[in-house]
Amino acid sequence: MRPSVRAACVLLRLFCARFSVFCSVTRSLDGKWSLSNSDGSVSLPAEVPGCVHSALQQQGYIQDPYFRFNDVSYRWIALDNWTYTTTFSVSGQLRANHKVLLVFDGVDTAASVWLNGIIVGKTDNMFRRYDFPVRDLLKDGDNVLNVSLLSPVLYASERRTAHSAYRVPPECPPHVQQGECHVNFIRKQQSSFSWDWGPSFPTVGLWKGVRLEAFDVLQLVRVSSVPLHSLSQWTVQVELLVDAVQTTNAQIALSIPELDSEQILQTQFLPGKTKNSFTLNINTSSQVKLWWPNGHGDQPSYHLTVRGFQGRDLILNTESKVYFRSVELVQEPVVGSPGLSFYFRINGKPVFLKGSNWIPAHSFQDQVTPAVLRNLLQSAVDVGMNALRVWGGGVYEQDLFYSWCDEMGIMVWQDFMFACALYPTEDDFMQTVREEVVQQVQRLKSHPSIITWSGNNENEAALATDWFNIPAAQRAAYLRDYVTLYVNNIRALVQEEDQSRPFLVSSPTNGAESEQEGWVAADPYDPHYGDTHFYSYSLDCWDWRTFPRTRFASEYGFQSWPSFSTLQPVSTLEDWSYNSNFSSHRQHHEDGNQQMLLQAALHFKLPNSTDPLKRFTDTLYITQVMQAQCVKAQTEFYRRSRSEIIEGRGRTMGALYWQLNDVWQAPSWSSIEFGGKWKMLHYFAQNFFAAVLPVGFEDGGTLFVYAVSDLSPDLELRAVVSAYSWSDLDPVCTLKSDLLPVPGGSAAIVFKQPVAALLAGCGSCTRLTCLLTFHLEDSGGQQGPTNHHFLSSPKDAQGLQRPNITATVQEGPAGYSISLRSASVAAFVWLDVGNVPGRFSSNGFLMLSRNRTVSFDAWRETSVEELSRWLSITSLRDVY
Ligand code: BMA
Repeated sequence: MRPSVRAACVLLRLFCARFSVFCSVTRSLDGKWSLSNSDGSVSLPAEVPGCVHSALQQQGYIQDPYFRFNDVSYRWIALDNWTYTTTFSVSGQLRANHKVLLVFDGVDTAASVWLNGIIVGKTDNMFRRYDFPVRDLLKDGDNVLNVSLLSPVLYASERRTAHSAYRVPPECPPHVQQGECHVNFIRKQQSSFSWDWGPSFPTVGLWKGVRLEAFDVLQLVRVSSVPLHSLSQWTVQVELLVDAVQTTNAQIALSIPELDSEQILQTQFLPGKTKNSFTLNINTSSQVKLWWPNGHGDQPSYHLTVRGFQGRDLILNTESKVYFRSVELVQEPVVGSPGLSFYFRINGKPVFLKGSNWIPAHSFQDQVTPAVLRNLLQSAVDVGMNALRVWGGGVYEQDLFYSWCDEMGIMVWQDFMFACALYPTEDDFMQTVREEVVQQVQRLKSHPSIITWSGNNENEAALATDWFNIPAAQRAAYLRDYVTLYVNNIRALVQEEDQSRPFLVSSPTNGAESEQEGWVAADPYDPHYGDTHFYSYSLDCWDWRTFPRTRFASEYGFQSWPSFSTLQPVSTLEDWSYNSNFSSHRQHHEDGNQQMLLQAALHFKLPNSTDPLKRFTDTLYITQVMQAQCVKAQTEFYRRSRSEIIEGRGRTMGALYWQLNDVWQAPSWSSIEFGGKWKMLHYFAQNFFAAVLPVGFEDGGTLFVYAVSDLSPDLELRAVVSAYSWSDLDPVCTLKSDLLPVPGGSAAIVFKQPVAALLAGCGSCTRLTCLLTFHLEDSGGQQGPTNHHFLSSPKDAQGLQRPNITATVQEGPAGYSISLRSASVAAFVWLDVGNVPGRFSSNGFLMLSRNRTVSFDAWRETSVEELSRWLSITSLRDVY
């Protein structure tokens, strides 16, 4: 900091303390409020930020809402109206300011706000910040603030009734979801009325902070900084959203000292809330250190300071983190393929997106703690993910989420919050959406992690493939509404606010081709264009031919059940069977429980223990095995398709499986259970997202091994393929290919041999008695993980015996480790320590050695005794 600026800061502090001129005063109103329902029969203290469900639970009025069938038992909560009340006093100093605003960072959802008996405003959108001028309503002594919230369910229904001209489907969720209707009429987390992985808990509350902000001259509402790159020159677009009491002339000093860049500009802040834009040229552009996605480099940041002076007085002083990175979405003709490419170029480098889809981490957002967020994001990067899609049926996540994505190198595909529905476009709806979009883009655009905006989830597909049986004569009207909302409004606003990243109207979409076709393509799932979502539960997931050879897979997945230790706290003995009412109740996807078993039965023997509890836990296990293996197969297919065009299709540049996390303890597509425990799928992701990966598969009886590399340097790799008998821990034979070139960022064939020939040269192996393992190596040794290929379904394998794995838990300087000893080959070896939170270094593995040591990273204090007591080991042969 320059001495003159330091002196000015000291002066400002002294000045503020004595005269309160040019200084804004903030008074938080967070903390304990009181809460009551419409007829006053329930009244209790309630924490703000928070929601009614959380308050009722914290005060002991209700049990854990996630326990058993409580989502249905507690339906009444969201059918009632609720009022939050607080009483506060304010200093004379605060009231003496010219402007005093009552600020709500988030109100969920339809509310009227009363101060000292006078209404100060209304809210209708949980995704907006609201502020109301209240200076003249404040008084000496006690001030009473009430926020009266309408039942979101009744409010949504009223909005539906008011919209009588034509229907805006889907009206209600499928019966199996036990949800509420018409959520598309209100600006609220769409999945809070139920989803195919989540319960119906339509929340009510003040879900973000509340405060008073008082100032005399002006106040900075928000600062944003967006770097732009053009002709090798960086500039930083700095925007100040300022609320000024009167016209104020100021001198603005922008500076990034580390880059020797400073600029002084004259400006005038006009009365009211205005956006003021400035450009800082980076003189030393060639020295700028770039932000890279995880696996491609570091995430360095710079400090931008912004100061405003009126004469010699410092009237504004703020800072912002700046990360430099450029992003392009490349949609251009592809040689040998009809259609257009679809991939992201970060800092000029094509990057394959590896990751998953993010849903809300809890039904009650006030219970999403920093620890919960951190654990999930850390779990994502630790398995090699570089991207997450914040899905459009949830919430725009909290600031911390994006700051951590910035720091961890997680690219974010950010949807706007519209999903799986049509939406109204009448004036008041559009107006609140417009404000939501502007606020969210301004809040989020400084984050380098966000690499694209996307208007909605699956609404282009919903229209194109007619999910809602729209009569042909009315189709044009619905298309018009679609274009009005996502193109003429959301897209236009985003492009005005942010020129630094692409905007996609929907996901999935054909991108530029959808635009050509009037924004709703005939087939938004066309693999020649844009991104695709693909689900099939009945086709054999081990057969890669069933997967679309898409440009970009932004959703695909399979369900599984969470582990017993996750279910146990929300269930009782009578629930612990696959056919219990509880098991059906938690399954929100039609036929989901049946689909999992049918898919599993294609390749595995289903659990058949006569002990009901063992049979239940074994079934949970087998669904996880199935899911892990299915998503592995599909992800490996997408990764190996990055360089190829086959029959006009390919060049896949993204694999984001559905879904990363869970909102409650139930079967879903997630790889991480509610509470943070990794499913087998998440452990598998450690391998299938590895930077260098061998992928093996058969085509017409020939075994191919591809080397997939996300690394920049060109490599020379060979495949080492070994055959093992199911009945023996020593390899039967091993084959090596020649070293072959694998260019940086590519997938190349490094091994090819007919399986029959391979087996003929390998002792007494047959498809039923042997399996294959393979890895890559260069002249220095193994590169990437060891992978395997089953030559037949494990249910048909001959020679697989019960491995009788024994284990010893030890504690050493590096933490806990578990030494395993197996008598024979064991598949899908699963270690579980019940409800001791933590994670293993690997899990769900194929054990082809007598001994193996796995470490356990405990997330709370534990002991060798506790771990030994809870440790259970299950492998494929143990469940039948
Ligand atoms: C996609 C998602 C979600 C859904 C998932 C699984 O369509 O966008 O709406 O949860 O499939 O069905």
